[in-house]
Amino acid sequence: MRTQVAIVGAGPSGMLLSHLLEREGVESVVLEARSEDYVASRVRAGVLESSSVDLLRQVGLGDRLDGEGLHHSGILLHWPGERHRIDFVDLVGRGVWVYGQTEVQKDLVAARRAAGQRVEYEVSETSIHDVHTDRPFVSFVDAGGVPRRLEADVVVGCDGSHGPCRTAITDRGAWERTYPFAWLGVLADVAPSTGELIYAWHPDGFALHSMRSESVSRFYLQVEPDEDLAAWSDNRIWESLAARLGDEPGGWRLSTGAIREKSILPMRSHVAAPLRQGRLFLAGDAGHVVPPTGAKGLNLAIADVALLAPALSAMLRDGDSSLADTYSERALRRVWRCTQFSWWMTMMLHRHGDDFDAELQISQLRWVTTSRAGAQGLAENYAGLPLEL
Ligand code: FAS
Ligand code: PHB
Repeated sequence: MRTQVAIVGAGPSGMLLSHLLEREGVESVVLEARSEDYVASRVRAGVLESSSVDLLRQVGLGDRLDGEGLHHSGILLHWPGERHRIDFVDLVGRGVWVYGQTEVQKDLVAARRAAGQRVEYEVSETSIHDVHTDRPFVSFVDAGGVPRRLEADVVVGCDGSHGPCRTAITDRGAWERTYPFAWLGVLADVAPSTGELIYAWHPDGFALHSMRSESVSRFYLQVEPDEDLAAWSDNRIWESLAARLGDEPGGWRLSTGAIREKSILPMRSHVAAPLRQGRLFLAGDAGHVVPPTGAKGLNLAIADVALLAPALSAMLRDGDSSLADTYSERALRRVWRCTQFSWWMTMMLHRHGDDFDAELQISQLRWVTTSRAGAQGLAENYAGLPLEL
């Protein structure tokens, strides 16, 4: 097999990259370890920044988003006895969209299928070769058990945080922060009890009330990093969410319903640099992972490929490698900005340390919700920065 760009990974970064490359007249083949249904069914991100929505609309992927996405002009920050709104539109002139990653993936798969994009699902033994030459290739075993070789001009690792491409970059640095807590994620068939996301600080731990539609809610609870999911009955989940989100007689009430899915999400920050070595490039979670508190993971993946697609087309179509040569530096500028913001939101809202830490957090929450300057800082980062900083 031969193509111009071999893309490892058919998640949002890999599928969006193939879409953007084709618009620039560059051909690609996508290799994916899991089945199409498995990739499409993974419950992950829920919030799209303005710049992500603008891009998806510009490249013909905004129809369902415009029809089914929920525009939010702000979020709520809550701690015992207090609930304050951060009005993004008032503060920075733009909001965000609640539109699940599963929906983005569906739109990408439909668009790529309509374009006749070649995606090899359920491959195994993927390995990257000769990235220091101008004829790199990927060896793999296809779904039928046949060993294959995909030759390309360029290989892009869109293979997430556990794929083989990151480690194929031999001369690399890595920054890692593992947090002393995890998230218990819950998907429930119940109408959201709030019109906007509620981020809650509580002595028992952080909680987040998000949603997927008018009839499906998405929740997260801070738990121990080695939490046993079996210790969380539905009742215990609802009781903890109610306590942490401020459900009280005569006040705000949390509606409960059937829990469809629950899982434990580890919390860590990871940045790999550089995001390029020879003819191998990294995009999305293959290059960086952020704690989901700042709703940045999916948006960073979109921003990476928005920078990478024109760089690769200039290199492969026009013989101009200037954008490809600066891709890593330009992408990492935004990666570190989002990494810092995700760390900042995480450390402000999760219980960690001692009572001194708790007082610092409450003071920080008071400042962010009463000072316009403080609120603008949060709003600017959460609602999203330009695709290129
Ligand atoms: P992905 O991980 O989505 O896709 C990588 C693909 O590469 C996968 O399909 C994988 O099967 C494939 N792959 C891996 N190894 C391979 C190999 N050897 N050969 C071929 N294919 C291979 N972000 C948020 O903003 N909010 C959230 O709530 C949130 N929740 C998350 C929950 C979980 C459990 C995880 C893991 C992430 C979550 N994220 C969240 C972050 C998430 O949205 C990522 O940022 C996003 O999926 C990144 O997209 P990709 O870079 O395409 O990586
Ligand atoms: C989600 O809806 O899955 C979601 C929303 C905001 C976050 C993280 C996850 O910060």
